[in-house]
Amino acid sequence: MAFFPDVPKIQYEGPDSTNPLAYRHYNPDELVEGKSMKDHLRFAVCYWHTFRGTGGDPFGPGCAVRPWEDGSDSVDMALKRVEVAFEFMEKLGVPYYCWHDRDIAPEGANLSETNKILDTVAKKLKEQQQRTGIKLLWGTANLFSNKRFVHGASTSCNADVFAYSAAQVKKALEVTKELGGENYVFWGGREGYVTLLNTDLKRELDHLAKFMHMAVEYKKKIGFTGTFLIEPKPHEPTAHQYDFDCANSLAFLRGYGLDKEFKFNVETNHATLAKHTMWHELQYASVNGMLGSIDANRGDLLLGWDTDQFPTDLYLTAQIMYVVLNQGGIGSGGMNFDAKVRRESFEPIDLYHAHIGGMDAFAHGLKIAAAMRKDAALSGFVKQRYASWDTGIGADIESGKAKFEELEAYMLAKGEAAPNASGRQELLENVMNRYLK
Ligand code: XUL
Ligand code: CO
Repeated sequence: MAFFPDVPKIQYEGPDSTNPLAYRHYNPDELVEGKSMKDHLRFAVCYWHTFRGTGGDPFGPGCAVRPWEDGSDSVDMALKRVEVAFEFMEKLGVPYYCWHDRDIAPEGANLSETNKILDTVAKKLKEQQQRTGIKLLWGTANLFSNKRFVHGASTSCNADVFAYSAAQVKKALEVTKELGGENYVFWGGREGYVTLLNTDLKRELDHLAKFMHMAVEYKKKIGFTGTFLIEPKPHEPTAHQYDFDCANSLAFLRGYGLDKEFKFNVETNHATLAKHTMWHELQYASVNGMLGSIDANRGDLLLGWDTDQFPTDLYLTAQIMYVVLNQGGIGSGGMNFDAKVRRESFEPIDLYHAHIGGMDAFAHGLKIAAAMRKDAALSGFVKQRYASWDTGIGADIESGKAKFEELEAYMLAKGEAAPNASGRQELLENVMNRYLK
């Protein structure tokens, strides 16, 4: 059955195409730096926004037109939705998708029933994966929607909720493994707090770490070889999310001896909510060997919440791909469109326009980033800016040869530090703009 009868398989038609259902830049087999675009970008569609989003907001219910939905959260509907999802993704030509357990399958009357339902839907997902060749980039557990998680999951004040969360993650890990998932994501959900008047912060952080250690132990036990990813976010739903940003999350992981077991899934709108640029967050993760995957979206610079819009800004996508290319690729991660169409864009075709635009913006950004790297106009400047560290006193400091005494003697002899050179920010911005074509 065709759920998108008017949509053909989306093809690459080149930059001059005006066909709204064609790629202008994403040409999966085209080589960039000797690797195909498909392998550089590893695009994924997210199940939650794309197949479960209704467009609801705090001011009104969803108004998305989804002719295949029957308005229920039944198992039959979940099974039918699998067909919708795979037709959508096949026509788009994406190699991956991602889910939370509760996106793909509803809860039953108790945990045992819930797990059985998940197995039933997972069986169908597996069949569709085999039919289409579309793979699972990552799975995750929804530990935030059900009211049992009102005070958090592993950081709940209620030990039973910790136990329920453990059981749920255990099952989600098993299903992720069964479906060949290449990563598993931990986004904090309600792991955080609103007021210290009712919160034992130390105890909650200890519990969060204990939970992560248990997950690592179980991962090894069942032989799941995918990468564990933490997805930092500073606020929303709680005022103080425990995985605030990459630096804060790395400190947490190191403090509890978990840093070798995790990487980060960095999301643009989370970076900007933390008052960072995405470039900063990616670079921070990358230089620490922690950049594992990307949730590709963007926020609205005029709004202070997580709007999860599709990425269209070439300046942003070029910066993202610049970091990815500079670290030699995204590894087992990918570009997951954790993004939703606007409430006003309520027709099924809008889902295609959104993904095509996002994929083209990233493919275009990839080409721009490769051109920036080829000329080394930017990296060459940075290297030159730090040249004083390559020889002489700079090299002695970096190698540990020079201590305070040597540095004092050096400076007493020299009298003054050499005048600094201009940072040339405006020039470099002009250089970057030369590549944006
Ligand atoms: C929430 C968010 C999540 C994670 C997966 O802001 O980004 O959808 O990506 O739990
Ligand atoms: Co996300």
